[in-house]
Amino acid sequence: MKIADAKVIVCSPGRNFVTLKLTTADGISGLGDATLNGRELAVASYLNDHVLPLLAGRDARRIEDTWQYLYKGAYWRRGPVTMTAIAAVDMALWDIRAKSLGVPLYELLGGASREAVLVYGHAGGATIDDTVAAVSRFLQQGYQAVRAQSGIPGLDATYGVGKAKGVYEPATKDAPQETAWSSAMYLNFVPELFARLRKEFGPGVHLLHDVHHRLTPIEAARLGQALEPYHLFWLEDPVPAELPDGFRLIRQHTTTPLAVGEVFNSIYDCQQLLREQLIDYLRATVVHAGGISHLRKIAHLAELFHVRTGCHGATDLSPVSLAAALHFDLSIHNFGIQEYMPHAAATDEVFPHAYRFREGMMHPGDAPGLGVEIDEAKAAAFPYQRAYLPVNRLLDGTLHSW
Ligand code: EZ4
Ligand code: CO
Repeated sequence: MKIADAKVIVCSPGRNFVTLKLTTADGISGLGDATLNGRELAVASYLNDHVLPLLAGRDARRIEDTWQYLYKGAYWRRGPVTMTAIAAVDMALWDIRAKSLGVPLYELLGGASREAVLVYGHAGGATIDDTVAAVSRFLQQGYQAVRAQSGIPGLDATYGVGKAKGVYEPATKDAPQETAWSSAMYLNFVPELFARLRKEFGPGVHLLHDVHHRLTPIEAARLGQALEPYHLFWLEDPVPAELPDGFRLIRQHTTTPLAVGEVFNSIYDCQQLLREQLIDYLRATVVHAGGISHLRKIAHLAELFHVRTGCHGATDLSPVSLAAALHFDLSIHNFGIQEYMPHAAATDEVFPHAYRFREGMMHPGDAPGLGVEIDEAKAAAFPYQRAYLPVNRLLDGTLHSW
């Protein structure tokens, strides 16, 4: 089972994706997602220029050894570019191994721990009324958990609220969009949104909210406390998470559950938050946190500390990542919830897949491996387009976290 061919496919069917395809000498191919939103070509270069030359002739079955070889062997450790590249190789090797045995990947990861995986959708509206309508559309589609974001009176554009109906894609072509922010306006407004949502939809629906790294710890503590009567499933990324100690302060003040970690890339980003039980859900993903091999270690560590998973799953994570996440979610014991934003129709055409959605739950399907393929001819029809995530400024022009 030697690796005979490796290539990086960059395409843009609705948005940019970087995909690694490895093929063994006996003709089994596997896919890995290597998409790092807004910095795609850096990972493509890391793979093409530095990783692929090392893979030819390696035994595709030696997944852990290859992971360690790419991680320790580079000398320079961690970071989103490196870890995304390693993740892509890792995913592709798990895909190959499961295909070679003729089983869906979750069977190699210990088998199914549940029948299907609870997912949450993204509802966003310009006003509270629009957000109520958006949540209600998700409930009609069978979702049991919905993230709610709303436009804030007095601010032009807000995270999580699309300009038109359809898929929300924050990255913009050629240059970053500039958005404006006021934590004071936001903090005064959000409790009103959730008071209304609970009144409309009752206690049965899981409601989530993403702060997107914009508050200070004491502001986040105030928000968590104000939202306690509305029983959120979680409050996501309340503060930038480079400083785990900040969560101690939030934790002292509120019982609102906290979720963090979509930008984390290794177990070292997570360990203090886990050890001190400062969070409830960990959002690290297969693609940005070193692949299935590394994410399993993170999840096992989290299990010790009563922390469950809630993997990032926005549309900038390709169908290959979504499939890998679903196999992971189905198999681990301390699964919490999976984020799910359906991809654009063009994306689904380029990446035919076996996973399915039904009544708010997803299943990776029972095709051998990850259960995702790439149609390379179709991918070639969608060339890469440079795109950037927005930047965010306070009303006086100070640069703030987006
Ligand atoms: O902004 O995936 O919870 N989901 C998120 C996403 C992120 C994008 C960044 O690439 O915060 O919408
Ligand atoms: Co988020």
